[in-house]
Amino acid sequence: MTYRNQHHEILFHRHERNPILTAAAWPYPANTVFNPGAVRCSDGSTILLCRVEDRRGHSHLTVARSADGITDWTIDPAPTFAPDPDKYPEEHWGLEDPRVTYLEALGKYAVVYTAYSWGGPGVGLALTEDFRHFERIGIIMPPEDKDAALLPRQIDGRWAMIHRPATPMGAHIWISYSPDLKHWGGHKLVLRARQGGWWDANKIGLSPPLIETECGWLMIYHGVRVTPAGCLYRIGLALFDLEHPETCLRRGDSWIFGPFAPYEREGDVQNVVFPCGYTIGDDGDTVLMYYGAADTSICVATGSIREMLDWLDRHGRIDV
Ligand code: BMA
Repeated sequence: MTYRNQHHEILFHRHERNPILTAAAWPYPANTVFNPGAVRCSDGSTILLCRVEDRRGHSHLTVARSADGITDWTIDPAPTFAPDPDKYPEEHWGLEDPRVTYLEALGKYAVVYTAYSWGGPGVGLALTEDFRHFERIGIIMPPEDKDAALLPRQIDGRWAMIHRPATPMGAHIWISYSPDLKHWGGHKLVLRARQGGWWDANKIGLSPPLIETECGWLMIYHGVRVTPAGCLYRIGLALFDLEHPETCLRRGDSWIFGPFAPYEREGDVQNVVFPCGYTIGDDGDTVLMYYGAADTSICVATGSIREMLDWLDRHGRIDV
């Protein structure tokens, strides 16, 4: 496409093999696969916890493993973490959009997902050590709330979670704290959706879990622009204080990544890029950002933490 001005910095580079996973690769019937959480294992291999939508329209989560994080995926032969609405009615219409954080203090991964209940989407939490067995903590934020992820360590002795409740005033990003991962409080609004013509007006949400850097917690978030032709899901950056993560230090004005490639523009839901996970390379800087494209396939783009921080330094401003 040559008609589009490209005089902006490119912070994320699409992999030439995109999409790296589609429903065609699935070992059992699936409509679409998208919005995966991601983990880098100690042996350097990658686990993606993929959202799989079946032909009822309900989603579950399935593990795909790869040595290089790009090719040769081994996909679990059946749903890995499936809704169980008889026991857990809050999972009535499925499990969606997992974000995974390793909690070193517990030696466990926290999987925070959208539980689609009869009352709307809420935030669910499960713990796992091996991505085979999952211990459900249950719903930790009632509907309507989603786009949630835990911070990897406690802040002042409390676990912290970023999430996105929706209210008649819009859908903004909040932080909440917990002594035990079960009881949550200390709720604070941390990032507001802008208004009017902004790319991130009225509705924003956390994308993958925060990235801990020496300058602060780096947030990759999505903004939703409503147009007569449908929504545009794009990605922007913000930075939060390391010890006071409710304090936003900088926020970029422009989006940094948006639907452009044909596989992001066409699909079940057109014009969507929706990252839920990343892995960080051995250099401690290279980010492989895994995202759902058009609610249809799984893609990856490469970026650099240093470049994102540098961009925020130059283009970000203190959020008001
Ligand atoms: C959001 C979430 C995502 C989805 C996106 C675009 O609200 O539900 O799962 O990818 O919409 O449809």
